[in-house]
Order: sequence, then structure tokens, then C-alpha cells
Amino acid sequence: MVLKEREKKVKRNPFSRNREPYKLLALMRTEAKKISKEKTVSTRSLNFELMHRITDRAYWMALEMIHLANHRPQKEKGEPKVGGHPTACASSKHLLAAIHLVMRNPEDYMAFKPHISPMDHAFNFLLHNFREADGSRMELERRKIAMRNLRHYSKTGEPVFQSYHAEADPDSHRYYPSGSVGIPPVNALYTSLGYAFAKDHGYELNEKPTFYCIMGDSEFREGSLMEAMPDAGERQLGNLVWIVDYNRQNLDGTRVLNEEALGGSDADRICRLGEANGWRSVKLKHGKLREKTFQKPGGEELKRVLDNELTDFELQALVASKNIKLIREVLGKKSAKLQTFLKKMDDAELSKVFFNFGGHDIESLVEIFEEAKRHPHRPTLLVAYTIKGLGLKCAGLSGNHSAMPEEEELIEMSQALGTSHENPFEEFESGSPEEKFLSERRKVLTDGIDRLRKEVSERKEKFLGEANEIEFPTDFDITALKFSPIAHTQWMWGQIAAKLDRLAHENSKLETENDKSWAKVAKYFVTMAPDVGSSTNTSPNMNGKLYGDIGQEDFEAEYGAKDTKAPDVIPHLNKRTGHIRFEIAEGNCMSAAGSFGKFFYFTGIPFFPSMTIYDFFIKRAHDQFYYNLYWHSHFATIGTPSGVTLAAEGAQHSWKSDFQIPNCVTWEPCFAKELEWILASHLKNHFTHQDENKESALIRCVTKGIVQKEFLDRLKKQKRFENLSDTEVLLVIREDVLKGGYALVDYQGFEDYRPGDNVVHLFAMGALVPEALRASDKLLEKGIYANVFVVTSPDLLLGNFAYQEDYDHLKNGLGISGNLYLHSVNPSEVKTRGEWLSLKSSRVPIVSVHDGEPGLLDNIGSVVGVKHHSLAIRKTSKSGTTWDIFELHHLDSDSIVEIAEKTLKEAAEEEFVVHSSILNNLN
Ligand SMILES: Cc1ncc(C[n+]2csc(CCOP(=O)(O)OP(=O)(O)O)c2C)c(N)n1
Repeated sequence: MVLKEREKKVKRNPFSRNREPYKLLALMRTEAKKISKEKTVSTRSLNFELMHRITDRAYWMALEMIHLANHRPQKEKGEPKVGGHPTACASSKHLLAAIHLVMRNPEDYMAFKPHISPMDHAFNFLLHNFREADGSRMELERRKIAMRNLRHYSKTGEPVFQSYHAEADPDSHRYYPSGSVGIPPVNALYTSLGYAFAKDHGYELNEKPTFYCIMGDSEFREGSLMEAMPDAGERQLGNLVWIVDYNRQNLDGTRVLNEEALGGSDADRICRLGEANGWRSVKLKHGKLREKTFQKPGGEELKRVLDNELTDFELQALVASKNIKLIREVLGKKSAKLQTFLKKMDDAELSKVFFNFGGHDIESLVEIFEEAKRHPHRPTLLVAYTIKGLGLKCAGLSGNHSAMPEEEELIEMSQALGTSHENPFEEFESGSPEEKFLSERRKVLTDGIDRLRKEVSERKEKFLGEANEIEFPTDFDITALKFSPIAHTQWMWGQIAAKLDRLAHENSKLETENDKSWAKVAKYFVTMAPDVGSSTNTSPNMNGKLYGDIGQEDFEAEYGAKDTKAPDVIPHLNKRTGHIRFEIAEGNCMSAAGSFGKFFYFTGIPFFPSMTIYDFFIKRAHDQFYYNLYWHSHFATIGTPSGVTLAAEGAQHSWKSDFQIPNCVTWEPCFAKELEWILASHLKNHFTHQDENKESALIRCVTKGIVQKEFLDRLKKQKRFENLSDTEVLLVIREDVLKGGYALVDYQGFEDYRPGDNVVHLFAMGALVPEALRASDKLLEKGIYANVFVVTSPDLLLGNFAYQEDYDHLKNGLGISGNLYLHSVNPSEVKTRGEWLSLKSSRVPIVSVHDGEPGLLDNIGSVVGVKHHSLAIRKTSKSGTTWDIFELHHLDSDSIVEIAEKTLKEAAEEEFVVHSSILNNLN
């Protein structure tokens, strides 16, 4: 159907002389046939009644899990409630049943809304799909312990479940962590793109996963999902299935929408949205029983009334009433014709029909999921009508989001099911049809997962074995640097990215040992950008090398209309491509970086995505960024340009996104060489898997040119480097750069250098280092020795990572201390109090200067215990030259000089109190 639609479109295209679209169509057709043969199951052979019984048992187990989590014996007074979401589990239970009991293949991925995780655990429990941390299957007794430990903190290694899907859960195989709604389905989308990218780049992955994502109807209002929808459509991600659990309720209650204004229900709006964005949309309102009823004489009127005469709000009120007499009356009022038809059904029958919502009909769901597989180039969006709390007394009630059934209700349920409330996690009896079915299913799913995990882990081991043989260079040998006296860090990023892109090309000339080493891994380096690739110096990676398909011919080439001064932005599906272009959709690009950065974890292919983004706009993708880091994804974010250095762009752009989140190291290099070292080290650590808890890098780059010569010139003036060669000096400094900071100017050993008297430490970061150098020179003219320390990573030198090591590099590496210095004792200034003498003394004070929020560097003083003034961005900015703007924020060299003198004076006012006997003893 879709193929035909597409064929028609291509034929109608008056310009389609190019044969490529037709080739593509042929390919799509063969693939579609193959997939429908390989993967589809005949629904006729399936026993759906039995699956409903298994689902009832699984649901009851999920309720017991939540009940146990909320009734722990050790609960202390004042402890916040534990919670859990029985009603959301009910609304999704049949969606999950169709996936777990029929559709799910070992290679498939699941991104499900957070609060249905107990339902997942219950199905996985029955499918023996729990694993120990080492990947081995979990034994029954430990599986039962895990079921009792929802939302429990494991103190002695007992298996537990986090509140929402988590990588640490025993059943986490190919689940996306959940918690923040609206994000995981987008990550699933981009993992799907990752598979397409891997396939088009010749990687051997013998899997064709489907990506199942379940979300709530209110969740579906999340901007992140809207942002990603056109991307999935255009990129033809046919293995993606988004399922909206359409229960017409959210946390705050029933969703009351203005259907008149929307031109229909929200379900209709969602379906239109899907179609408009290149998806196949399916609205599943009615279950099989209703469909059968509609076929009876007069039944079509029931369908018409249910489809057209009830708003969602009215429908929901009837569901919540659970009053079948009222339901009969209301339906009858909508259509006199219908009254006669309804009379043919008694209350029990009518109730079954009325409450037969499509999203609770496993058979209908399986049919739709099967159909999705027959459209390998079009993602599927399913809107499934469900009932929140189905099976519970609170079903459909507006405020039931966190409602818990009372213990009596659970006991009643267990009696109806023939199970034991005291001993809830018993499997079906051996020999029962349910157990037989589950045991067959385990052979496909759980055994298959074992095989897949083995395959992936062998691929990982093979790659790591090879990577560990590589002598990773410490830089990229960017020769252009030698001819670029003034260069900026964004330029250097472009040089490195372009070089890796060149080396990724199989036929590239490998001229040096450096080339040869990087060439072994360069193909895994993927660049991406949300419409800022060319303005962040990434053009060489883009030019004719964008990955993707346009479904039409290159008219620019045909009409001789190529802009030869700009990168060629026609995408291709070939191996030579290494850049993924995004619209202005920072969230999408960030999620893609996260998903590609998890590729090694899932498949053993170690992609290292690096995205450029204007630093200011990282906050647009903050939630996605956090998700990626929480997920330990391996990727680099190049925030560039950044801060007020972007003065020409004015006020709004000039604020940095300064955040500290675990698993990410933030960098802000100044000299181009620093960036080379930083990226080289990150790549090496990624490929050799030495980046635990530092999987991601956020690197701030700027477009302000820096005189590169100053780097070595200043270093070589230091007394400690007097007899060392350039290479030896750089070797020492590289180590410090990678630990978070280094001394660029160090007057130690100079004549008349007196800490506690005429010495101040200046800490500077990024583009403000030259200002600190100028200030240091000016201070020297005034007889003040101002050492300049360059902060390359605030995280490593002063943030969480430093905290874990008691600021070792700051204190011991750079030698910053709170020592109190006493230079000379001028008898006229000594105050005496009895036998105690009070002497004037001082420590070496600190001034820091950086382009960012004060909190980034303002703890140096408190860490070592000295006076510290932090020059930073404390107000919104303006347009102007960089110098104007540095002055506006008091970051310029004169402001540094002024504050350094003031701080020195303040520091000199300290007093050193000592007992006279100590001084006497010293004599
Ligand atoms: C981004 C985000 N915002 C808010 C929440 C808190 N929250 C969890 S579930 C929920 C309601 C979800 O409603 P809906 O999407 O309709 O799903 P339902 O629970 O009705 O199945 C909310 C607001 C969250 N987890 N993530």
C-alpha cells in the first residue's frame, strides 16, 4: 500500500528522470516481501483467551509487587510514600501482553512509559527473563526476591527493581531507562537510525529489531515527541512503532479537551499529526467483540454512535460511572434507532460490548503490530483506546493515577484467579496450558536473548582486543597549526573532525604513524549538528558526506546550481557518509548523540558521536542531555561558540550552559593544542573502554583567535623548565591539561618572589587566558608576581571529580595552598597580649576570571582556605566587540589588575598569633 503510494508520487514527479528512485522502490519491495515472510505470525494459530488469562495473572503479580513495596515491615514514621501505579499498569497491560507474549523478538527494543514497569517485570518473571549482573539467568528463588523488591535499595546484593525501567534492573535487556516521559521513545527512534546507519556502512549486524514504544496520551503532548516525529517519517524508520495508551486521563485527572476547536478527539488529532509527518497512523478504538457486534443487523448504528456521538469526555464519564443502565440510556438518547438494537442485549452482554476497548484486545493489537512489519519504510503510530485501572474498583475515575487497591481487593482478586495473596509469585502449574505456552515462548525469547547477548559480547571482546593493540597518539598531528599563528578552538575542532573524516575513508592516504593509528577507529567517529554544522567549522565533514536519503534526484547538480562555496548538502546512503544533519531541533540531535553513543553497549559497534551546538542552546536539549548522561552514553558535545565571547551575537546568545552532571567531563580549552590532547584522550578512553563514569565530554570552543605562540613561550619562561626541550615541557603540561589545569606563568624561583607578600594566583579559563596574561604583565610592572593557572576542565579541577580526590591536582599538582606566610617581623608592628604575640602575615590570594556563571570557579579559595575573588558573568550581555564586552563584565585585564591588588591588600590583613615561648625556642 505504502509502496504503491510512493511509486505514484515518484511517477507523478515531472522531474523524475533519474532512475534512482525506482531502484529504491524495487529494493523496498523486495525487503517488504522478505520481512513479511520472515517475521509475521499467523494470528489464527494463537490462543488469545489463554493470553488474556496469563495477562490477568501477570497484572495481579504487578499489583502484589506494588503492594509489597508499600507495606514494608521496616517502614519508618515520616518516610515518604513509596507509591506505584496500578491503574497505569492496567491500562497498558494488554499492549504489553501483545508484545511480550507474541511480538517481541530477542533483538527488539522497548521504550515504555515509566509507571508501567511493574507490568513488564511481571511478564518477564513469567518468561524467566531476569538476569544477574554478569548476564547469567537468574534462578527462581532470586527472581522471587526481586519481585518482592520493587523500589528497594539493595544493601547486600539482593536483586531489586528501581521505580522505573533501569539498566540495573534484572530484566533490562534492550529496555530504555524511563522516568522522564517523552524522551525514551525518541532515543528508540535514533537507535533505529543507528541500525540503518550501521547497515549502510557495511557493519555486519544480523538483526532487524523492531522498536516498540508505549507512551501515555498526555505524554504525547511533550514537545520532544513532536520535534522528533518528522525526523522518523523522513528518515523512513519503518521498524519504529509508537503506541499511545489512550486512556484519556493523566496525573491530574480526566483530560478535558475542547474537541470542537480541535475538530475531533485528541486521538483524531494524533492520527492526523502522524500522517502529516510521514507515519502510518492507526486508531484502534474497538475490540473484536465490538467489531463483531457492529456486523449484526443494526450494529452499524452502534458504531456510528460510539464513533461520532460521544466526545472523549462523555465516553470517559460513562466508563467511570460503570453504570450499565445509565450507559444504555445515554446511548439510546443519542439515537432512537439504536434503542431497538440495544434491547437485543441484556446488561451483561451490553457491558461486555461497551467495555471492549481496542487497546485491551490482544488479537487486534497483534494484527496491527504484524501489519507494521509489512511497511518497512514507514513508522507506525498506534492510538489504542484503553481504560486506566481496568479491573480495579477505581477504573476510569478521574483521580486514580496513584490510587492503590486496598488489601481486601487484592485478596478478592487472588481468590478469583485461584492464587495466593500470601505467596504471590508462584508460576503457573506445570502441565497447565498457560505453562506450556510460556515454556514455548521462553524458547524463542529467553533462549534467543541468551544467544544474542553472547554474539554481542563476542563482538565487543573482539573490538576491545583490537583497540588495545592500537598505540593511540596523544594528538592528531594537525600540521595546519604550525602555519596558523592565531587560531581559535572552534577552528581546531574543525581540523580534527575533518582529519578523522578523511581517515575514515577506506582509500585515504595514510602518511604518518599518527594517521595509521587513528585510521583504525576513525570510521566510528560520527558528526552531527542541529543546523549549525557549517557555522561550527564542520563543513569538511558535511560536504557531499551527509548521511540520508532525499527520495528524489539532485536537482542542484542537474541544473548546475551548486553553491561551490558551501558544503554540498545532498545526503547519500553510502559508506562515505559520516555526518548526520538535523533541522533546528537540538533535542533530536542530542537524543541521536545519546543513542549512537550507546551503540557499543547494545551491539558492540563503538560509534563515537560528536555533535556541535551553539553552547547557549544546549539548554534546549537539557533533559535529553541529562538522559544521555544518566544512561552512560559515550558522546561529545562541542558547545560552540560559547559565552560572551560571542559578543557580536549580542545579549541572548551570551550565556553559557554551566552544569555539572555525573558521567560527563566539561572542558574549556584555550590553546588549540589543549583541544587536540583532550579529544585524543577521550577517543582513546572510549575505544579502550577506560572511560567509566566519564563517558561523555562537553567541550566549550570559541571563535576568538588566540596567539598560539604564547603557549610555549610562556611555559618556557618557568624556572622548572629551564633545561627541558619543547617536547619535554609539553609532555609535562599535557598531563596537567588532562587533569584539569596547568601553570602557564609560574614565577616560583624568581628573585624577590615572596608568597604572602607580593604574589597572587590568577586562574583563567578559555578565551580569558590572554586577559589574565596581560593582567599578569601589568602587575609585574607594579612589583606583583601574578602566576597564571589555566583551568582546562572545571569539573576535574574543582568539581565533583576533584571532590572525589580531595582536590588532589589543585593542591598537590598545582601546589595551591592556604599556607600562612610570615616574612619579616617588624617589632613596631607586633602586638602583644600577655605572652601571646600577634604578627602581620598573609596567604597567597586568588583571583579567577572566566566567561561563565560564578559558581564554576569560585570555590578555589574555600577549598584551600584563602581570599578569592571570582570575576565572572553576573548579568545579561550586549552586542559589541569582545573587548567592549569583557570590559562590561569586568573580565578585561584592567579589571583583573584592579581586583588582584584589592585582594592582595585584603589578604595582607591577616594576623598570626603565636606564643612567645615558641619564638624563643626557635632562637
Ligand atoms: C517530563 C515528565 N513530566 C512529568 C512527569 C510526572 N508524571 C508521571 S506520569 C504522569 C502522567 C502521565 O499521563 P499520561 O501520559 O496520560 O499517561 P497515563 O499515566 O495516563 O497512562 C506525569 C505528569 C514525568 N514523569 N516526566
